[in-house]
Amino acid sequence: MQDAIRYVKAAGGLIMELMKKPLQIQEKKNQSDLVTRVDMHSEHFLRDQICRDYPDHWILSEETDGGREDSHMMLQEPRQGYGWIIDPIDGTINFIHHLSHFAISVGVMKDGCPLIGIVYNPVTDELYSARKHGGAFLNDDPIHVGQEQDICEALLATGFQAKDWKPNSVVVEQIGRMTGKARSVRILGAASLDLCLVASGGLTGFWHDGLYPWDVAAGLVILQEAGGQVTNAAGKAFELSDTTLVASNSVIHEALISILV
Ligand code: 2AM
Ligand code: CA
Ligand code: CA
Ligand code: CA
Repeated sequence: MQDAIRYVKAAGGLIMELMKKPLQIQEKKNQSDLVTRVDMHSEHFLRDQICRDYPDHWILSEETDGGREDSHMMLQEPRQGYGWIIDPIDGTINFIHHLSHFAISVGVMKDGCPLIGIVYNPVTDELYSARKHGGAFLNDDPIHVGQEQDICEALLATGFQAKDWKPNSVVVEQIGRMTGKARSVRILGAASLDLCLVASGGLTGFWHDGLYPWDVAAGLVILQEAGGQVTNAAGKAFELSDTTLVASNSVIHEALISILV
């Protein structure tokens, strides 16, 4: 846990330095699917640290493994032993626009189950962390999900996949269905931080389609340790190979799913 925190904080320092120079933005699949030289540097830095200190652990990371068509299926056969799941910058579009809402997300897995989660926003110096059965923290303070009892009191978030960026997408319809039922819906642009915000009570719930393991591996542990619930659209415990994720403070979970599906 302490090593993971050290690597993530150092990567955050690197990002803050590299941000001062041109970002060298490149398109991946389309104009909303972007990567910068800073994403690449952050990823290489994290991979190098882990390879040096833990040479027998496996690593899955967005900019190295994300090109594969089957990348969201990669964890369908759980990998044994210890492994690291890395998003070197979650919220790249925010990062490119100097909108201070992005994070480094690092999850540690053991025999197919998430064990440790670290999500760090280097601009605000907010570090969310959790270890299975050890509670969840924002910097040194314990965090807990919000107390909202009814969907009408819920502040929710969701997000677009890059490939989903078109007017009649499913998520636009879902937001429409939430109108008048939930208090409001936000699109903040960094899934790892959305999960941490549900964990610390700033959001009551979050749903998203088409996420990848590196978007959520760390946030899952943090949210579960903070008393939240994370499932797929059928209400079954979320697996990293699932395409739809529904997260909440637990209390509103059923109501949230019933409006979404
Ligand atoms: P990213 O910034 O690391 O790409 C936005 O709703 C969330 O979805 C972010 O966490 C973003 O992660 C992720 N996301 C959006 N489009 C994506 C894509 N094409 N591939 C991978 N992740 C994506
Ligand atoms: Ca990306
Ligand atoms: Ca991401
Ligand atoms: Ca990313």
